[in-house]
Amino acid sequence: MNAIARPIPDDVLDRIRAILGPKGWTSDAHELEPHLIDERRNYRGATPLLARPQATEEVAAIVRLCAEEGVPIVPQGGNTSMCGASVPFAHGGEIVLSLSRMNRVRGIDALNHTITVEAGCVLADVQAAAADADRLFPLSLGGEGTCQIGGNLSTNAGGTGVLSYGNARDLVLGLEVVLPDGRVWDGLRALRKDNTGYDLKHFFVGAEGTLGIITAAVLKLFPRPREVVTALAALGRMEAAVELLSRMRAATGDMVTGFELMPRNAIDLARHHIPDLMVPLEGEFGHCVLIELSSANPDGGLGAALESALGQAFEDGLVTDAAIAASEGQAAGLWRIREAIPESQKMEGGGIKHDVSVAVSRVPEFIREATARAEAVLPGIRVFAFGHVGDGNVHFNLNWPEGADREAFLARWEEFNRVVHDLVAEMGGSISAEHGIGRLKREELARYAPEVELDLMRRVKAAFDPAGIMNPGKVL
Ligand code: FAD
Ligand code: 2HG
Ligand code: ZN
Repeated sequence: MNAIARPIPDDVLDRIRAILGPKGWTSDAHELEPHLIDERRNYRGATPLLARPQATEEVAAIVRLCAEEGVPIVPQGGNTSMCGASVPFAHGGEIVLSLSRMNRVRGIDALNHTITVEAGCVLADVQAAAADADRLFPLSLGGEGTCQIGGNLSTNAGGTGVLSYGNARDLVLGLEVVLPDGRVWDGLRALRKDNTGYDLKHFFVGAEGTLGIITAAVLKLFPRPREVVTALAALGRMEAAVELLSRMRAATGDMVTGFELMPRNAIDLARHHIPDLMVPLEGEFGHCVLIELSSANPDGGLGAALESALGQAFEDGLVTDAAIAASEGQAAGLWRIREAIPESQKMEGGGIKHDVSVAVSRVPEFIREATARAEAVLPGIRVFAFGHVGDGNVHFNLNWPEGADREAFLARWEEFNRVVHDLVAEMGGSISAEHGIGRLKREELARYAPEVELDLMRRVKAAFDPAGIMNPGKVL
């Protein structure tokens, strides 16, 4: 079903250029470069043309032409994909379509708690626009200064606020999409209730650009938190994390907006690469958690609830030390530790990553068992297992043993996929909790998804994109 990889005829490229005008495209090798290599440097592709449309009608005109001529298109947002979904293949027979110039906020309805934005809006800019209207857009993740809302929706991004606000899917009310035949679907509804048949927008959320190009979205906003309390707590043992989370939820009336697990070895690696990183915990610990509580009530009593719950946890041996941020600056410092963990792993050279989820209650069991199995296969392997424990989502990242050869280790990726993903399957979990499938996990999806699911996915793809021109070779 994928379009056949073949060179794009010059006259077709010229017609695309004519639609876009001189500022709307580039074929310059230097300008193309950042659009051809993925965030993790696993995939390098090629393209004769990067399209930069500035309006939905331009996107539609290009897609119509590409549909007629059978030219495949790779939609691209901030190109922060963790699974190679956003870059073209090396054959050079695809155009890349960047949404970057479509970055207008079309409107905010503060009383409806909605914002309507174009797909190329950078996530941090959407957050800022919401804050200017005294509202919160709660999607938050490490790449927020670069990734775009169209990319966030197309990957159904998660991040650190999911346990309270949900994934990107939960934050969208309406979409405008250019379909693979060039028609525009105007589904930009700002409604919280709408049961008029199938809910089409959810096909495009998490589709990784394989079903159409999102050009605009209506997003949900929330009251801005007036009280935010942030703390770092060292755990007596890793198992304490889920018990502590449960207690925090109960003690605060479910006001936990962040709960991130960080192992000692990942913090040590972060300190190694970022020496000025401050970690305000004393004594030895194997794991710590970053806790964030938020309330729209300025005097929600969260500080007192946190102190009391931590005090009890300390007495019960769940927690051995804790630091509560006394200012916004200190809170940012605690989040900096969390951000430094993936950052430092990239600085170290990048290993074999797994982005998995299991039931929240089984996260410690998963980490212990997966670690034991990985160590049995390769003694000395460095396991960095961290992440959104409040969502049951573990980033189970593996690095080569100290002194061993990185390339030789990376050649064993497939072998470690079996170790980790077989366990995930045994535990009824997911092999891709938040980063998506893209190219990296396409064969993994085919291996682990039930045949009925794969069949339905293929039929959906065929129904939306019969010519197979939308980001072919990704996901399926
Ligand atoms: P891209 O990488 O450009 O594209 C991603 C996919 O969406 C591709 O398949 C692309 O074809 C498609 N696409 C992009 N725009 C559109 C559009 N308008 N219409 C149709 N398809 C489109 N992810 C998480 O979920 N949680 C995290 O905590 C998290 N943390 C991260 C931290 C860092 C430091 C980095 C670099 C990345 C992180 N990510 C995380 C991964 C990534 O940021 C997200 O997947 C993000 O949502 C991708 O957005 P993007 O604009 O960069 O999309
Ligand atoms: C995070 O939670 C991101 O920080 C990146 O999803 C995870 O680098 C990773 O493995
Ligand atoms: Zn994550």
